[in-house]
Amino acid sequence: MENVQVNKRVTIVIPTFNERDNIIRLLSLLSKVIRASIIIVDDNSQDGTAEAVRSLNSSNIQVIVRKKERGLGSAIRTGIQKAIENGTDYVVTMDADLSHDPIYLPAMYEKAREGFDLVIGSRYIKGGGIKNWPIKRRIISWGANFLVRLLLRSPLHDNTSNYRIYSTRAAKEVLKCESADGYEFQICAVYRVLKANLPVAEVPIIFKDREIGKSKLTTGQIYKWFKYVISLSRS
Ligand SMILES: Nc1nc2c(ncn2[C@@H]2O[C@H](COP(=O)(O)OP(=O)(O)OP(=O)(O)O)[C@@H](O)[C@H]2O)c(=O)[nH]1
Ligand SMILES: [Mg+2]
Repeated sequence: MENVQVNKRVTIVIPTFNERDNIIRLLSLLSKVIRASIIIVDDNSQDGTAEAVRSLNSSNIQVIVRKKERGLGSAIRTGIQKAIENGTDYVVTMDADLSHDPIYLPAMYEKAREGFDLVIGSRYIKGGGIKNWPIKRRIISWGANFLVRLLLRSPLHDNTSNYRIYSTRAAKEVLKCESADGYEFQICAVYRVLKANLPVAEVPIIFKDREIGKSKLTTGQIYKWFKYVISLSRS
């Protein structure tokens, strides 16, 4: 595929926790699709994730290792903060586990350039979908989106996807999600962007289940997520 020519500064933030094999493959795929700066926020993975990325010696890849903190949301905030400090125009967030295929980035970037401050790679609009997810995960994800649409009145169909592009002003809004340290960060970010009346859009993606490595989504996190959405709907 053609390397999309971006005339704006794009930074891709990827949170990692024990994703050594996945991240190396993802970085190789990304380099074929888009020219961007990349920030990996690794929570001191014991499988050598950070070392493997550093050994690539790529000038456009920055690795931040957090020794004391843990959490998907706080890792993304750390990456977004750094991207803004570096003077980026757009921030992409995506998972390291190859569930988010880089081939969708050009279409998502085009949407962002049209003026949408938050563009979501969406499984739940026409053309989108999920490959190889067990029924239990499908039900959790569907239920989560049903709740967010109902309780927070979100017009988005996929509120839980971490495959996103934020404009700088949307990125600054989501940094206000200071206490959303886990998976609830995605919901807080949607809530903040909608509250700021920034335009949002969805682009269809086919999400693939991870083939390598373990899921970090625990039952405790699902429970914390649920409590968070209820409290947000009452605020
Ligand atoms: N830095 C950091 N990254 C995390 C943490 N938890 C998850 N991640 C990363 O966030 C992304 C999403 O996590 P996953 O475990 O894939 O969550 P999921 O996609 O809901 O679950 P799967 O079904 O396993 O794919 C991956 O890139 C993880 O490595 C964390 O505590 N810290
Ligand atoms: Mg995953």
